[in-house]
Amino acid sequence: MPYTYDDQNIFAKILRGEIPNTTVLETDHSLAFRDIEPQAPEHVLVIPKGAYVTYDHFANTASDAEILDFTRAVGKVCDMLGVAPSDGEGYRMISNAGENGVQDVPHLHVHVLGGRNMGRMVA
Ligand code: D5M
Repeated sequence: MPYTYDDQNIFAKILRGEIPNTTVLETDHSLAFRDIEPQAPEHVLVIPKGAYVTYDHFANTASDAEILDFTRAVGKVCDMLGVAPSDGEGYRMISNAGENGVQDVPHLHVHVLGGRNMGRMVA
């Protein structure tokens, strides 16, 4: 079934500047901002600016430029937060997709969480 993108989702509104956000990084094709309900001392969401619902949707249909930009943006955010294991204490990166993934906002987002031990993943 093809993806249908709902342009009224909250991250689409953030991208259009209709609601505020705490921006950490903006690039040509990506935006990173602080999660409004942080689950860790550092909790940043990285999203592509394009209309993609999930990671697989993005990875299978986005341009090489978008994918490169997004991948680098996630890496840059890890550096900026100081959570990369090379100079910090590590992080968890997750992206929830669809019903079983319990995705609330239907615009691709990667959660970058750090600043505490995240515990063993249970599911
Ligand atoms: O999680 C969606 C995540 O998006 C959840 O951690 C809260 C966050 N959220 C929701 N609204 C906002 C706004 N306005 N700013 C910042 N963060 C927000 P998931 O279950 O992965 O879809």
